[in-house]
Amino acid sequence: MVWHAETSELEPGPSLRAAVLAARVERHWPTVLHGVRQLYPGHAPALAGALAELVRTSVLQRPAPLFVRDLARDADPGWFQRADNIGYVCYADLFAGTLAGVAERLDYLAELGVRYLHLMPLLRPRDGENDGGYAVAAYDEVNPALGTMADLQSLATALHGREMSLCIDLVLNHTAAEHPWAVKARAGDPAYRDHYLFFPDRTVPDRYETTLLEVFPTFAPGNFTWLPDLRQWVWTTFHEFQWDLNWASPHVFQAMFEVMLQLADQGVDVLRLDAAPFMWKREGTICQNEPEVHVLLTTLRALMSIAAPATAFKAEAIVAPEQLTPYLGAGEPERHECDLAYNNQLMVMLWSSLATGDAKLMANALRRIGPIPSGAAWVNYVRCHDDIGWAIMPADSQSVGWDSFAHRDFLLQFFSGTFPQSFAEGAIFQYNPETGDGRTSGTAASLSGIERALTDGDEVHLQIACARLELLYAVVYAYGGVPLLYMGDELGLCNDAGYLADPAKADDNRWMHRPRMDWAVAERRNVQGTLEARLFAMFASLATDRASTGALDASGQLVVLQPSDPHVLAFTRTHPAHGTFAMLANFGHATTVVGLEALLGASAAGAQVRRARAATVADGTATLAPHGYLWLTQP
Ligand code: OTU
Repeated sequence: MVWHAETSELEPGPSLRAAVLAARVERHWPTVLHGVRQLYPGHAPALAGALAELVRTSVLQRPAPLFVRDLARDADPGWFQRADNIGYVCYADLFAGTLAGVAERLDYLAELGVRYLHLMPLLRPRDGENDGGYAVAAYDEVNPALGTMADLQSLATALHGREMSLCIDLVLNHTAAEHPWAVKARAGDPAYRDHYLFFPDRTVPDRYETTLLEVFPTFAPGNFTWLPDLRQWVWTTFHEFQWDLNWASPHVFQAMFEVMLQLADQGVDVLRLDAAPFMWKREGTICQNEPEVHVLLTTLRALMSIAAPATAFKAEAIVAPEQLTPYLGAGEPERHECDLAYNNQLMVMLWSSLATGDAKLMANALRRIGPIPSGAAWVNYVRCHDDIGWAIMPADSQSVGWDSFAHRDFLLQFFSGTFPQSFAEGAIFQYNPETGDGRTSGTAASLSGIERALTDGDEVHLQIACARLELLYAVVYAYGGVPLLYMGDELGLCNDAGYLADPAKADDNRWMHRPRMDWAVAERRNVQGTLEARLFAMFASLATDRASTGALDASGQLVVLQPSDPHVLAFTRTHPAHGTFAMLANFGHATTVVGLEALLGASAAGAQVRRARAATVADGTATLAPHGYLWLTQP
């Protein structure tokens, strides 16, 4: 390695690269071989040979700064777990027009303490309706409306220069019907036919349909689409223009790994693996979370750990907790699978508790989530670009004596604003009259009452609504994992009905909570007394407080406590080097008093208030007003 001391640039030479390759192969290749043999028994030698060549060239040719980044992260695999790793999620176009525009807004993100930027789908989608970019027509091109691959690379470099990392979506489960693989398969090219799942008649699809669920029952009923030109059915879990890939084909595996390598070489730090649970199909099941999905992900992870270890995997698996933790490698034996995964349960429970004022259901549900490997972490969030699916597990609702269907229905009515006394302004997404199930759309501000208060010009209610939003985010910024701030929440952006004017979006009300950033509104963060200034300052201080609280490193241990008052959520985070942290959050509508020793044990005596809203500690007792919370630290 040559070191240019004056620029501090490092130039890894070929012998260093070869030595690093050898060390990583020794460590990870057995996992690759095991996976390939299990998944593709008839093709293992050929596929393993091709993959070996890919990782070898990749290590030898990886851009020097990224090769150095790989070494640094190999030495510090917990880089994404640090307390100061705070995420921000946005659409490049809605936030800043283009990728180059995003690069110009990094100061804004820095004000919010952001260290991790997730840009929503940005690879070239099909024309017209494209499910918010989740129907990809080219994995090797950036959406021309946003820029080019070169722009993506410069953005990654700019982010790295500010110690920020870049996360982008990789849609693994399906491509657009217009993707070249699909076009060739449709034209009968034998090399591509096995990339997708075709059926000559309804016999097999009908057998699968007896156990499959429907993700989009209103705008894309069923899981198969008839292709009149081919006289065949094709598997389409989501929209009819999103064709499921056939991961049972070794060619799909290899092609998608090549896509991963190419994105990693642009400087992408985290790949959000969209719809991961659906990657393997098996008759008689719901075709989600099949064991092969975990073998696929573990094998891809091992390959990336050789070729581009600086790149982390984030699982997008919105499934029940028992099915979810294996994506983070939990189980016997523990595996290195995905590094990060969405904590959907926490998100659902936060909204449920806000509506009911009860925290017991949330505590029971969170306590039931099994442990995850210490090297992995949740990403915690209040809102994302998708709807909220009311995943209330029967075991959890029974634990508090509630009926799970009735509670889900209550949440649906409450957040659509139809339930009497509701403060929320949301909408129902994908109501299925056959099952009675529905999901909820709406921005965090609209769902927590800010929109209603603004419409009514009700300052008192506005204060309460802001306190609700703060409570949810204060939990997310303190809970075990990496917190994500969804664009616009820092300014209280409300639902945006603009999507209705666009025929490619109008039937999908998830667009109501994907507003465009209004930079004139954002400017008001600097005008004292405005809603924007109040919220923005709150988010900035949450970030500062979190970043300086070492015990919030995601590798620490999380314990959800059982306070005597069921309206209070309480948990501790213990880190061997940074001490203990505790949070108490009052979801109830009355002031409550909690004895700290009974809750936290003898160590409560030395507890310091790190952050508080509408809460105080005196003589070993915490007093929390409605929506009040405390962050406590103990050395
Ligand atoms: C994801 O969501 C994306 O987040 C959505 O925006 C896309 O529409 C979809 O994939 C298709 O690409 O069902 O309702 O367990 O829940 O993949 C959203 C994972 C979804 C699924 C999830 C999916």
